[in-house]
Amino acid sequence: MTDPNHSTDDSGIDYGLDRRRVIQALGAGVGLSAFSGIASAHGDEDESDGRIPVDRLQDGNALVSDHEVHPVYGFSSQVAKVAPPVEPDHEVQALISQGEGGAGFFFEPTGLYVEPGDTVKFTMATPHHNVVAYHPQFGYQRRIPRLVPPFSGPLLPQGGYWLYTFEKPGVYEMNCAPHEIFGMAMRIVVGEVSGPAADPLPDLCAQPPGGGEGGGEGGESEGPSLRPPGLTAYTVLSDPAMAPDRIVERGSVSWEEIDPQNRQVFVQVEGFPPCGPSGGAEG
Ligand SMILES: [Cu+2]
Repeated sequence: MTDPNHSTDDSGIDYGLDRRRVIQALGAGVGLSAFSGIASAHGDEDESDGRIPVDRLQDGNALVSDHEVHPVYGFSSQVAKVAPPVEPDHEVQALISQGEGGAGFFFEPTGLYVEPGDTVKFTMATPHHNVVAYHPQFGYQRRIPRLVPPFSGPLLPQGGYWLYTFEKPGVYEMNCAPHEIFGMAMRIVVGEVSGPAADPLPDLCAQPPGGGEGGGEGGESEGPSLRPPGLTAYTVLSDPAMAPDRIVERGSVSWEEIDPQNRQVFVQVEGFPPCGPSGGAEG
């Protein structure tokens, strides 16, 4: 049996840059533990556009993660009025919609082309979202370029935002952890269609359902127990509208371009709340 805790050999990660940045940050007296930058709005707003420069945050109620876009943790702000440490090149909205089939959770655009070195701003237009890379150390099959570390952002409140700078060329797939299985996943092509996510997702119908055993065609070190994007995230990322070449061609792909069949929510909650005669849990 494969132990999932030991199946994700990723020794190729380049942590050198991270260490340097950690040292820089510590030297500047900025703790890397999340949300160390407690800042004040106290009328200390930027003279030009009403935004507070991140380097002027000192105390108060505006929470940010750091004063730079970190290569693993990005940059988080819990409020929109904090000016980002670098001007983003692109914006993606984290959205919730109410449709016929219940709530829809999605990134808009869902497919995006950027140049290497571009910074993307993920705006939390609705509450309770984050951004997580499909990386083996998170238990996923790798769907980002090799040597890119397992990057992610924290859960953010409505009005917050998260920045990430995409340095290495290739195809990146990411999800919002709370809403992945409802389809909240996206694909960003950085410069060129290359890397593990340039290939289609595995054909789930060609493998025994729920089995991981024997399915590791994509390389031993990634581990056959690692899972592909879950449920609606799988069908969204497999939709023809989201093909990496098409994203390059169009520049961006809207959630609306994805076949409604592939945006449907597969999760059906039954038996909750457990109020019936046979429904109560023991205890
Ligand atoms: Cu979400």
